[in-house]
Amino acid sequence: MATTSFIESQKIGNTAVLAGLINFKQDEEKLKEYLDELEFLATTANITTLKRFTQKLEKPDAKTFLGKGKLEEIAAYIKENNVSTLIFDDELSPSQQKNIEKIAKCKVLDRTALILEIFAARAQTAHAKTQVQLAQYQYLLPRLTGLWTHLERQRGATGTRGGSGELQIESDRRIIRDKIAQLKEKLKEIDKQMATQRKNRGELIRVSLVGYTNVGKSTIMNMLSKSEVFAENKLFATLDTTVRKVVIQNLPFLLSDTVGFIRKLPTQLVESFKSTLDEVREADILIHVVDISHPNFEEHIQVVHDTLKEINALNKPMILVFNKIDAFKHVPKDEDDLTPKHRENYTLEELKKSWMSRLNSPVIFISALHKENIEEMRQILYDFIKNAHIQRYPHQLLY
Ligand SMILES: Nc1nc2c(ncn2[C@@H]2O[C@H](COP(=O)(O)OP(=O)(O)OP(=O)(O)O)[C@@H](O)[C@H]2O)c(=O)[nH]1
Ligand SMILES: [Mg+2]
Repeated sequence: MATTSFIESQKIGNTAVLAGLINFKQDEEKLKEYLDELEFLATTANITTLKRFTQKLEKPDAKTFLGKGKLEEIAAYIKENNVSTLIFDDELSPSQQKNIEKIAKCKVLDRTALILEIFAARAQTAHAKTQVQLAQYQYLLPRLTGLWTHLERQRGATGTRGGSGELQIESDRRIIRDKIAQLKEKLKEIDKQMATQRKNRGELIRVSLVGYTNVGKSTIMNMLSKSEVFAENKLFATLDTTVRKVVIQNLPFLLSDTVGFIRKLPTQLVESFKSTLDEVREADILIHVVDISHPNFEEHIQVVHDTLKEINALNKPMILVFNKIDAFKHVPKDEDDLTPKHRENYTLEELKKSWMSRLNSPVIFISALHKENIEEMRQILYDFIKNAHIQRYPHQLLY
């Protein structure tokens, strides 16, 4: 079996049902938000979601993740509606995936596989493609047995299993291990070239836009640098790092825009995107962009914080930019309503005050789309860069 067929066999059809668990870690409302995001991921992969199934379970079933009865209910729906894919919000173990496929009789994906699929479809440059391939093969390696059984069933083979099948898996594993080693070598080469490129850029302060996916990083990059980086209302529009020279009031600096983060970003991806994220790791200043119109923006801030920590990029001056204020909806609360206030019950002014007092760094509220408060953002950026410049290159005259 050629290695490409593994990747090809991962291709997904175009209708899906989603599944997730309700327990002490995530209540019904939280799960709804997570499944909203999963549906957005599916849409980004051109998959239409037909229905969601949820189950209350303290912890996932070791063998089948959901309970047997629930899975049979899902299987019946899948059969009746000719659904091609069943997508889980959580990561499934290789054996869970295999057991679920047996019952659901369709392709089963977990969140990780779906994200990998999107990255694979979106990768444009050789660099991004190599990184995604590495992550895909690493994801695939422990899952070969399950996949083989799946393919075998598709072929309609029955009596051919046995020694030859097991041998086949062993040789497939070897092929994949070799492929992983080759891709790592290739990435090392690319890393070296990129490090040299970075060194040759001269004495300029480096600023990186970071944030959850789809918050408006590329839109801000385009606005500040007057360039045309691909931006659209889909998750992971950007996979590579773009660096532009920008000048604010005679002060030149380098601005980079890179891949967005997401809840439970697969570890394989974080690892293999190490060199794409080097730009963030080596930046002097971070601009953390947040979509304040998103119901989950506070959790997004936490995810970005955790991911930055994971890649060793947290200890830097950071400017927090709350974007999309035009889309923020304030819902005033009745005076006699004594339930705790929700995010949407606060006005933008109140939210701004509360974040300013919580953090030690500047907080700016903007709309990149409607160009609101952009001058304020440029001024704060200018002050930060000037400070960093004086500290880093004290011998250089700025004016
Ligand atoms: N309403 C509103 N939409 C915005 C604003 N800024 C950006 N957008 C939209 O948000 C969507 C995502 O913007 P991008 O700039 O691609 O976001 P990103 O953070 O680069 O996303 P990824 O590269 O996918 O991680 C696009 O449809 C933008 O037009 C804003 O201030 N208000
Ligand atoms: Mg982008």
